[in-house]
Amino acid sequence: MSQLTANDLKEKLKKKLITEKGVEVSTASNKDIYYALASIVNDEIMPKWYETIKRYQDKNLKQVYYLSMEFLIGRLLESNLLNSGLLNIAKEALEDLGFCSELVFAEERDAGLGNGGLGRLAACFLDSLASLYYPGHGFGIRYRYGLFEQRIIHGNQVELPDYWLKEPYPWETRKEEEAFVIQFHGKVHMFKRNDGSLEFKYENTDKVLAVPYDIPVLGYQNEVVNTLRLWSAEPVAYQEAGQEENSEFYHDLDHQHSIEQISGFLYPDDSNYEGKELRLKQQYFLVSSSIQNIIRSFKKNYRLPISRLPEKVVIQINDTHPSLAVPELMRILMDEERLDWDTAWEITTHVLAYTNHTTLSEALETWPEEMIQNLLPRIYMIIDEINERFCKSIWFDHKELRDKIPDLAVIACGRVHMARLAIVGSFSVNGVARIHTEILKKQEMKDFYTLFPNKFNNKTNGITHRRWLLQVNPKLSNVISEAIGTQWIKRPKQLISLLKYSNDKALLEKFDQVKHENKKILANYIHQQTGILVDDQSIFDVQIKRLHEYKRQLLNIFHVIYLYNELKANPNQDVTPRTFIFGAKAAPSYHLAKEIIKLINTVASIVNYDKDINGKLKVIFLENYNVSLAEKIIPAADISEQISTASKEASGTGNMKMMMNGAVTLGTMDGANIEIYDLVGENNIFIFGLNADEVLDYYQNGGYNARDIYNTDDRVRLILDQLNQGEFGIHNIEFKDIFYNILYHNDPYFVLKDFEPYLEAHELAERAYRNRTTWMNMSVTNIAYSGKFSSDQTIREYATDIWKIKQMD
Ligand code: 26V
Repeated sequence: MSQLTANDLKEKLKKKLITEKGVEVSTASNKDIYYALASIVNDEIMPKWYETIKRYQDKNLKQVYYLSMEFLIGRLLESNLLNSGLLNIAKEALEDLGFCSELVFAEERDAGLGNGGLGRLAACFLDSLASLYYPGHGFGIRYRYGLFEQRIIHGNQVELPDYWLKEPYPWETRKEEEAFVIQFHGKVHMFKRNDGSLEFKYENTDKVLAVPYDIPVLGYQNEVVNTLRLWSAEPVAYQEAGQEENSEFYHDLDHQHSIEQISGFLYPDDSNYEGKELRLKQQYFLVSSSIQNIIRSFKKNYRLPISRLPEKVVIQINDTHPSLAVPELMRILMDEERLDWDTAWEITTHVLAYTNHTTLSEALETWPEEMIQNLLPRIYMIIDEINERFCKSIWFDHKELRDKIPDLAVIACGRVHMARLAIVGSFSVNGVARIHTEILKKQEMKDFYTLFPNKFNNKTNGITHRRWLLQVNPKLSNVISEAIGTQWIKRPKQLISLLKYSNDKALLEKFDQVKHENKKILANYIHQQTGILVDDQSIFDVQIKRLHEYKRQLLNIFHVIYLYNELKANPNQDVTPRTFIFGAKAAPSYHLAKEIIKLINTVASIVNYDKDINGKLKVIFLENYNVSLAEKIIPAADISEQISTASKEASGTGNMKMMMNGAVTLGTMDGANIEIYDLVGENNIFIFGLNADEVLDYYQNGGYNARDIYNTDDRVRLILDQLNQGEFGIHNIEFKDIFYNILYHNDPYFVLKDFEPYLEAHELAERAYRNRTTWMNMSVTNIAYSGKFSSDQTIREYATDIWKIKQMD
């Protein structure tokens, strides 16, 4: 940990400002201070980074590599200060110099290199790996454009490009000398060598250079610095491309542009697969550069025969996006390391492990056979052979599954099934919450489970409590530490000691005060962003996540409309004022999701300005939901809305973040909500609605009719008719699509079915909230149990059960 004092830091800052920016403190901008501070932190990091790499080498430790198309790391200055033990003195130093630390931190652009939960999970995992002394690194893509920036204009989502690299990014180091060449297209020629082995030569390939940019990943006050390596696509030097310097090819700007496009932007769809060739290129680009890198490091560091790769290397593939790792590793082992098929297969299937993050059928990746054949001819040959051998093994060794071969085959009906490829080529397949893993085993991947029962395992997600409690909620952290000491910071499960105090009125009051202060801060932010004043004594009811039908923001806004209708009918109703807060981005091509955003904003524009209801209800849609906005909202949440249609949300992680900050969950028995329920018990959570078995039963056997509810429930009919008749829209037809989706597509996500139970859950919550002691007791109980969801716990489980890696001592 750093020994610097606030005064040292001030002196360093002054020096940096002069030497790097040529300005004095008195004239420095927040941006100048941001860069100067980042540079000081980097000075601290660099020697530790070097030392960590050396120590891993000296100790010959097995390494884990996390391959992911997304790393949603957010901002790094504050978390790097925290992890290097400098945060408090930095805040002090900035204040002394007349700067507001928050404004300085806000100068950093979010690295929004992810869509949502999957990408943020990868970032939390890196934090835990480093903090627990594990040799673990991330490989990803350095997209020039991250997830789009969202603006709300007249209630509609408008997408702007996120050119986050416009200004220098102080945390990255370009390592040009460690680049690799990636080959696309071309022809493959097969030759027999003298010893009978096969040699593959490529002709006329398109070559792309993968240049790494390294970002340090700091452990929490432990001297460890791991690496997140992001690849950037560039044209190869003309000599390597086999071209003349002045050939047209090399000077063709279109060609250069098409190469740079490979790391050009992050695909903004989550859970909706679209078979775009550029996306496939991105996937192979990530996989090929990372695996080449892993093999080169293995050879250089361990000096062991390649057959011993599984002793020193394990690769986790984050969803199917990097599942070309299976044929790519086979290719390198056979074509470059000259191993035979069986030996290469043995190694591959002992190195790769696969995590599944969704059972939504529309998210399952399959690629047209010809697309892979054309773009990656050698990879296609290998996939074809994997498929042949796998199908044969079922035919001969699992006669009972012969009929199922079309559902199991890696290549079927002209498409390559990436999840099947990942399962067949990995030694471990895990789901991300207990119920999700059970659904994989019993339904989605049932036959694979029969074939490979030992591969399947569960690893419930987690979140880093360092960022999501210590960093974002310092006030709460202090109150916790005053009560139970600071050990929880290193051992988050010790938060459980808070239970001793869950009836201690004086302490509960302190927690209440902190929540209230956080709510005031958020209320200010809301005012500044939207011009709307919200009551900081009202219940802050929060739903923040990507917009998707299955996450049911629609159910939430229907409830708001219901409350509004009730208040209009009876303005003197004695209710606790409520503020409903939303944050959500919709995939740009997801029409219905965008309609729902429009609906929320339209309802907000009516409710927030209606004098009849006396400010008892406010609806806030905060635009551009991202990691930094989450950090502002989560500490202020009272109620955490986790209301997905049961069986659909694999885990959820926002549920864990809000629980850790003292919000009480109002949700369905889905994903990790179930595990939250198991811990806190029925009195400390509001559960409602259909469970997963009931939902799956309806899907399989029918029996649900949304129109029955429309016909019999006046409250529901009123809301739907208001939508249909244009009461919430300037144009009459505005929300007809939502209306039709519910009544003519039979409400595929059971919004109407769960409406009444949802109302009841809210009534219970409102009643509980009125009694401050009851509520704060619930809140503290939730915090106490939340240590279970620290990603440290999750990472320990991955490390011992799957990766078999050891902590550095
Ligand atoms: C899927 C696709 C489909 C192809 C186009 C691009 C793209 C990008 C991302 C995804 C990932 C969808 C899966 C996903 O994000 N799952 C979420 O993973 C979280 C972490 O495990 C989990 O908490 C959420 O419940 C789950 O929805």
